[in-house]
Amino acid sequence: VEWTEAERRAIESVWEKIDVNVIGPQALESVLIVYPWTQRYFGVFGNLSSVSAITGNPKVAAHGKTVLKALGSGVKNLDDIKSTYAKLSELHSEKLNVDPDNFRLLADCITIVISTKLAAAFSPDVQAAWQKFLDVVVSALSREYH
Ligand code: HNI
Repeated sequence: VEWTEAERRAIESVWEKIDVNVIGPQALESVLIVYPWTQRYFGVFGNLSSVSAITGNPKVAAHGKTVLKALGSGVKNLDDIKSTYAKLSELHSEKLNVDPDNFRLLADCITIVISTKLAAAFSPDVQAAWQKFLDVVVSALSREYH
């Protein structure tokens, strides 16, 4: 994958503006609410039976932070995204058995939450670079599925 200087700056600018401890929980809550079949992977997280149960569940919040922190590794390794996510791809495929279609759903929820947070700063150019970044991450996460 090739990045222009403008794309690199746009992706970094998004990352600088967000707090992973806020955006992570909101994005994971969103995917669990809007696409309820994603709940099936989180049986060990306890009660996910309603919107308020999901938004009040501390395990969801903690895991949302973990996921967004992992996204930060991609931001810092734009030229090496495939190998950055190789181990995580293997884990989601072989141990967690997560259907890789769900990566796209979570990526879209991350974008929605970020666009709400950034408002006008999420310009069309910034959005395009950000979504390209997430596409590359989703593709890297899907690579170890055989
Ligand atoms: Ni995901 C665990 C990163 C999408 C279900 N996931 C992790 C961990 C990281 C992570 C990091 C912790 C790994 C470890 O313990 O070594 N997950 C990511 C990233 C994305 C993603 C970067 C996409 C952007 N995961 C998803 C999706 C689902 C998912 C879409 C299901 C719908 N992940 C899980 C589950 C676990 C998990 C389940 C184990 C959770 C636990 O604590 O038991």
